[in-house]
Amino acid sequence: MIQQASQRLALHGTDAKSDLDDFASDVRAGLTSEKKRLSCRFIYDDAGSDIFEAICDLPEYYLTRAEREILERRAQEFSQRFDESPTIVELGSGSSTKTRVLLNALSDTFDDVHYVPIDISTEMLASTARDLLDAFPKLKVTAFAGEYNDGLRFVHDEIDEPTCTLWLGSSVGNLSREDAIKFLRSMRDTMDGHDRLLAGMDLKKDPEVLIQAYNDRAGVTESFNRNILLRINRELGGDFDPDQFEYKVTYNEDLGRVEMYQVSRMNQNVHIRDLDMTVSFEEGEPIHTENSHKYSLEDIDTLAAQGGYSREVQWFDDLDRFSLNLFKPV
Ligand code: AVJ
Repeated sequence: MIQQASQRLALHGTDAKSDLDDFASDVRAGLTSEKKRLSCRFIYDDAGSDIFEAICDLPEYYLTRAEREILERRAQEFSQRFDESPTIVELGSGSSTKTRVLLNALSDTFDDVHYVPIDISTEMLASTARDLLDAFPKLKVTAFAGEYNDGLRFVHDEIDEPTCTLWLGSSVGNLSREDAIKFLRSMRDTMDGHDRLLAGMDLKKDPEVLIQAYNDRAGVTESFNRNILLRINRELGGDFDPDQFEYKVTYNEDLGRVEMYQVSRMNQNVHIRDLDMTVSFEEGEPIHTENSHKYSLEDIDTLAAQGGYSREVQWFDDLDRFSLNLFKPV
């Protein structure tokens, strides 16, 4: 018998208070440091998550389309690699649009499908879960609202079945190589031998193409990036005037990454009430707000090895812009 959608859903999460504390201490540390910086994970509140969905449809932002092409072509092959239905854990699930392709293939192959989306935006998590449950009658969803680490701990403690963790969209690219290795290792430590990691990783290419992907003509990425300043205003009582900052994108050849900045257009002071602090900016002074690392095939294998994985399969889109990698813990 098929159960009603509401009976197939469980929602868990960390409390919003600890998220706000994390945000506050990151802002304090980042804006008092010699080179000002903010962590891009804080761009994704409910508003930021909505803008990111719009980025995925931009003509310049090829990543989402390339990855979806791979998923569509390989979903069946993916499902057939498993003897029993793997519980699909997803880091930063967002609207789960691409994941539907896999859930569809798994539903064709297995009797039960269990999906564990982890995302910081509770709003998007809840509405996406409802849509998925309506679309997939065999699906069970255990959603977790919170940071990756808390979500993975929850999975480790509460989920007994074999898992395949999805880390799509080249989200790993937000992390420095060091942090990526650390995170991959900590995830590996929660995995059993039959668990898998399916990671989307964007490939190195012409820097012009990369810069345009992060500096679209319609200015959507710019407003996504600016959301972190607006969020400081909303949640910490800041008085950033976003018009007094200019969005800037460069490609750092040495580190193989796109770098994003908000550059002060003038000498100015910004006051952040809840942190009881005043930040002074000089004209032309940047806040480093985001990185997006790009990988060669060699980079991918090195990162995997350093993280404690071996590569089982690697798939590309037709134009070789993007890779999807199935890793197994070693
Ligand atoms: C979600 C980290 C994969 O780096 O391409 C897109 C975020 N930032 N445009 C990326 C992003 C600006 C995105 N990731």
